[in-house]
Amino acid sequence: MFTAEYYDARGLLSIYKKVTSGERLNFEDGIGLFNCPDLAAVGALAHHARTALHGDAVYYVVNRQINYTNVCVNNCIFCAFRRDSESDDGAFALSAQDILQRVRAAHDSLSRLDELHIVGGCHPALPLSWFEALLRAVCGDYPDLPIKAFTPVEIAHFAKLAGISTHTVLQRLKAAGLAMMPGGGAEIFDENLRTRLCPRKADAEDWLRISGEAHSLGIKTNCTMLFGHLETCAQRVDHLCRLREQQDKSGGFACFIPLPFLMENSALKLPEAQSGQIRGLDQLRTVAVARLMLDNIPHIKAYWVMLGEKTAQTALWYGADDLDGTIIEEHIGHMAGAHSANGMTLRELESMIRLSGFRPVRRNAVFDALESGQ
Ligand code: V47
Repeated sequence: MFTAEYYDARGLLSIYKKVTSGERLNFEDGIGLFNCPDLAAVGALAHHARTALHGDAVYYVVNRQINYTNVCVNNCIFCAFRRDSESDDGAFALSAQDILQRVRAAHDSLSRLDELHIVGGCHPALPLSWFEALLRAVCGDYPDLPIKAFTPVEIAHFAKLAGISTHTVLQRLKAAGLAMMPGGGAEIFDENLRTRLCPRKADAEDWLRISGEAHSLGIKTNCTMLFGHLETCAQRVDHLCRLREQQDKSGGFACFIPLPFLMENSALKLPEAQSGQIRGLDQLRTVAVARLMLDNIPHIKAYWVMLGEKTAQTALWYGADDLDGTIIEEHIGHMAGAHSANGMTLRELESMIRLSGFRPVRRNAVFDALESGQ
């Protein structure tokens, strides 16, 4: 960390004092951090905060992602993954058998999985009973494998199709074996922008309410923010403040994942000067501001799939403490032009962490630390 004089010279003295004394930052502080040209100064504050929480640990998970379908009734303009119907080019909808086969293959090749991450589009016809049967089948075969599945957006969709409350959907999925929920679909909460980006999707209030309902049932969840598209810094800070407020109420967010918008095959087109590799510094800054603003959310993930391996490693020095996992198969980022690998071995993840100067700690879906890497 730099000296108080250094921060004073950059207009960050009061933020420096708050960070070093553990005081909460406010909305204006978040804006100040985005506006400060000295990224290293902002990063050092975030590194101080992450070190206080996690020391030199960086978490990773031996996991398998499965997207059950990309058919989706929502029509989000940033999404390159979705298709209108099963007959469209590139559309897919896996059967329960397909999914079980993929889990079995991953379990056998990795010797043990610590997270199964299942998400998909909002399919117009798959009923809640199909998802309950799927969870029961996986749990029947692998009772110790924690299943992280279904974003608040999918939960809202299942409830609408079944004509029941989201709370009941969550209760039924929990009874069928749901252990944890991923944080997708939060996008950006600002109502005006959200209406432009994803008009049909569950709105900000619903997304937060459903996360809170999950927490009240003892289901931990993650949270995300899609950034680097049409949003302003004020809308990013507002998004972080709303997550922090929800966490004050319900307490079940385990991890925040900042997701940089990837533009390939997306209907949303940005000028070249606002997109691609040149956004790396903004990505690091967003990770750092998230660590500093989200004082009540334990983990910040540098999701290597969307950030790319190099930026993800660097982000570990800008407030992030988690890299996600082995993944094996990923569609959402790669259909939007992600250049990262499709999966990573446990050894590759561990050496990525070690070469960045940190200590790898293996975890499961709910962030229980398992044995540390050698
Ligand atoms: O909800 C969609 C985003 C999310 C694009 O909770 C895009 O542990 C960038 O949420 N460019 C899905 N992003 C991924 C996600 C996630 C991933 C890994 C771990 C966890 C977790 C959650 O990806 C979507 C949306 O916000 N997304 N399109 C795009 N073109």
